[in-house]
This record gives sequence, C-alpha cells and structure tokens, in this order.
Amino acid sequence: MPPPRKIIHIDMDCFYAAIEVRDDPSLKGKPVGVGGSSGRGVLTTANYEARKFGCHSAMPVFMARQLCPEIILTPVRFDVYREASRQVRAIFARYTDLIEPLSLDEAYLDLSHRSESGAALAREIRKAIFTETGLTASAGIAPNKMIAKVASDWNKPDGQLEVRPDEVPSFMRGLRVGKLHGVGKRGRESLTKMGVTTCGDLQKFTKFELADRFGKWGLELYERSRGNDNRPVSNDRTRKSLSKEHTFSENIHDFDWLTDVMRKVLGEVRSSVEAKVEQDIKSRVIKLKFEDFTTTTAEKAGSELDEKAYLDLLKLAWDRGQGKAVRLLGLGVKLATEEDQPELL
Ligand code: TTP
Ligand code: MG
Repeated sequence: MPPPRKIIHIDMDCFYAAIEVRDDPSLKGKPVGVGGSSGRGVLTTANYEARKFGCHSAMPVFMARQLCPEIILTPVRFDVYREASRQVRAIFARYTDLIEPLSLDEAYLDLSHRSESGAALAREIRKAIFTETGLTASAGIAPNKMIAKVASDWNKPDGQLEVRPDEVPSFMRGLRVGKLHGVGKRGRESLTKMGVTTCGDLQKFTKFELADRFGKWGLELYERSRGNDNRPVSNDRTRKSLSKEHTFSENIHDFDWLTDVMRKVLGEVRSSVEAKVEQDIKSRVIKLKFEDFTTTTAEKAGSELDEKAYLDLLKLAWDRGQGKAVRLLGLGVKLATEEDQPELL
C-alpha cells in the first residue's frame, strides 16, 4: 500500500468581507456585508459579526437589513480580491506544485512529499498568509480531499483540524451525513427516513442495499461514508468544460424563481472560472432537468459570462419543457482545448 497522502484544504475566512475590513479599519468589530449596496440583489458574503444575526452569502439585501439593521454594506471590489488570491497562491507555490484552486479563496494542496507533519505545515502556511496579506485562513489536513474539506470548516474562523489516517474511521463514524459532498436537504431527508443521521449509521447498509435504493449516488455514499476518496489534487489545464448544478428541494414551476437561482449559479460559475480556467471560453451552456427526468441543454457560442446570454438560454430551455416543472438547473461553459487551436503552418 502506498503511504497515506498529506492533503491540505485551505479556505479563507469570510474572504471578501475580511478584505473590506482590512482595508477600512473603521469597520472592525462591526457587522459588514459585501455587495448589493444598491438595495436590490444579494450579499456575496458577510463577516462573522453579521453572521451572528443570521446574515450569509446569497441572502437578499432586504432580508439582511431586517435581521441586522446596523449592517454596513460595501461594494464588491473584485480586482482587490483577485490580487489577494494571487498573493495567497504564491504562498502555496512555495510549498508545492500540486495546487488545485476551487475558487478565489479555496484550494487543495498535496504536501505528501514533505517530511514535516501536515498540521505544522498548515500552521506555517496560515501564518504566512496572515503576515503577508493581513487575512486569516482555516485549514483541514487529512489523507484525502474529501476529509480535508470537511475538516477545514471545523474550527473556522482562523483554525485548523487534522484528521490523521488512524483517526479516519472514528471521525467518519461520528460525522453527520449532511457534511458529505452531494448530500443536500433532499438527500438528508431520504436518509433520515432510513434512520441515518451519521456516516456511521450509513455504514451499516451494504453496497447492494444503497445501490438498490439510490443507484449511482448510493455507491458514492457507500464510499464517502467510509472516508474513501482517491481523487488526486490536480491542476488540470486540459479541462473541457466547467459547470455548476443546483437541484431544487421542490420542483420549480415559476420562471422568475428559476431566473433568481440562475443568477446565483452564474455567480458561482464566474468565480470558479476566474479561479481555475486558463483557456478561452468557447460557449455558454444551460441544462434543465424536468420533473419527468428528461433533460435539455441550450448552448450559445461566445465567451462573455453575461446575464443576458444565460437568460436567453434559460428561456429557450424552459420553453422546450412546455410547462413542465424543473428539478435541476445546470449552468456552465465549454472551453477551448488544444484541438481547437488553429494549426500552425
Ligand atoms: P466562501 O468560502 O463560501 O465564504 P467566505 O470565505 O465568505 O466565508 P467562510 O469563512 O465561511 O469561508 O466563499 C468565498 C467568497 O466567495 C466569499 O467571500 C464571497 C464569494 N461568494 C459569492 O460571491 N457568492 C456566494 O454565494 C458565495 C457562497 C461566496
Ligand atoms: Mg471562505
């Protein structure tokens, strides 16, 4: 058996809001939300002072104001966030070439080749981030990506958790299933009906039982609930597409509602594209899965991630459903690969 890997997942604490507070010390200690200063729209994030009132990412501004009347709203400054992200990645690069960014504020690092303990390395990296950018980060250290990501959330903000290889079985047994990637509200509900709240409960079902009940997802649950995840940390530059999906907890009959969710998913795709994509964008794509499980995709050539283009695609796909309700919305881009480059003569 190969030796266990040393994977670190780093996630900056309330990233955009922390940058706003860093750059305007008069905001320190006060509740701050970023974005939506026009009064319409949604918060991109909120600092921990505002979260105490229940404010969070993607929350409509009017709702945030109701929960926390004294919240201070600041405009979004992407250029500054991008610069901070670049600085943080430069710090990562001092430790390893194997860096997989997930968004501007989040990345996996594979530090298996280093002799120091993962926990010590994570502390060192977080300290360098704080010294050089004035921002705090949290880290999860584990033998694989899945557990590292769960662990980075554990002691947030400004904390870390290491799950050593010998601790994996007990960590997984106690972990709530909702913490697993791919288990949302609907998944939790189905599992609760089976008497499952922790991964330990889930482990009592055989592979066959889970596959029988849930198909492919059941097989994934079987592996994930045991903490098995062999995915490599990859800084893959040959990616052909990038997309995000949103599964609704109830089927959607209302086009305006769908449009609101589309805007949110578009925001996520934009930040993912910024973080990960180096190639040109070839086309924009929308996918809808309807209540009867049929799917349709609509695609438009072009590289701009503008709302108008996606709205046109959404309308096109929606009309094809002829009134059917929607259970899943996917939104993304197709990317130019090397085969698409004109041949040099
Ligand atoms: P997150 O890491 O999800 O959140 P966060 O860094 O603000 O807070 P936490 O301490 O819990 O990690 O997202 C990183 C940044 O991405 C966030 O600061 C703002 C942006 N973002 C959006 O613009 N829209 C969203 O819906 C989310 C979730 C994040
Ligand atoms: Mg974060």
